[in-house]
Amino acid sequence: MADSLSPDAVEPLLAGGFGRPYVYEESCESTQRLLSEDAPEGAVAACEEQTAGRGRLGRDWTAPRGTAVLMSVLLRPPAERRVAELSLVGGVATALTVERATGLSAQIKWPNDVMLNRGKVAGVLAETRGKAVVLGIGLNANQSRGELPADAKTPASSLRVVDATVRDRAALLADLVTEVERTYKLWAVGGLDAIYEELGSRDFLRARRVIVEGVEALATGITRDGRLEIATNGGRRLVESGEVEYLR
Ligand code: BT5
Repeated sequence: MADSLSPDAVEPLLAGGFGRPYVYEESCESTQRLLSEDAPEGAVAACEEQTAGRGRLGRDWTAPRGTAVLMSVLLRPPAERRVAELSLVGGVATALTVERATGLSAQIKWPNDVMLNRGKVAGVLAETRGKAVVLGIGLNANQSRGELPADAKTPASSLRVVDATVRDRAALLADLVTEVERTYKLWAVGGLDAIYEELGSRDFLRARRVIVEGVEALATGITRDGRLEIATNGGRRLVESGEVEYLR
């Protein structure tokens, strides 16, 4: 039998307060749509397959049925926090989960990708719903190389492609939910500073040549308030959001 993200498989593994309620559908348009604004903080939605999985800026997120961890969690960030930082919070939680599962170092590519061996193994999407935020994470667990999008700008990868191991996705999801709860709660109290060591030490773009809005620059790193600092001929600049292409 293939593994499953059904409540029977996942709920016994949940170690903290997040994941209650746990909303599950085998197939859905997007887990981002399974959580309503009035759900309690920490409510989690997951499915085996999305028919309209979303990336940022209208892009799509695809994964064959039963191969990936596809989840969303409802958060109610304190008013004084910058919601844009949540994709980095999700990135840290996912990178730590990936590291525990594989024993390898993962990186966070600002603003929302998790990288392993130079391939994108996960993406994070933060969407506001009134005062709440739905934080979605897609983690490529068991896709074979041929099951990953071939035309992605940042080369796609999966844990299985990196170390030839097929994993139990329920265990991965439960670990991810626990880690999201831990990093989110630290951030809610102390901001990005509270998880900056875990973030800054995994900064994929730091010291790489990048292109931002058509201009080539050197990425000098993610700042303590979640922006990307770059050095151009014209001096230092902070990038707030958007796309960064890197030169390999
Ligand atoms: C992201 O967007 O990386 C955020 C992805 C968030 C997905 C999760 S899954 C659970 C929840 N429910 C949803 O509907 N979404 C969230 P972005 O940086 O815009 O990357 C999107 C681009 O990545 C696409 O244009 C593709 O080129 C590429 N892509 C699509 N599927 C991929 C995959 N499985 N692995 C790696 N890259 C992928």
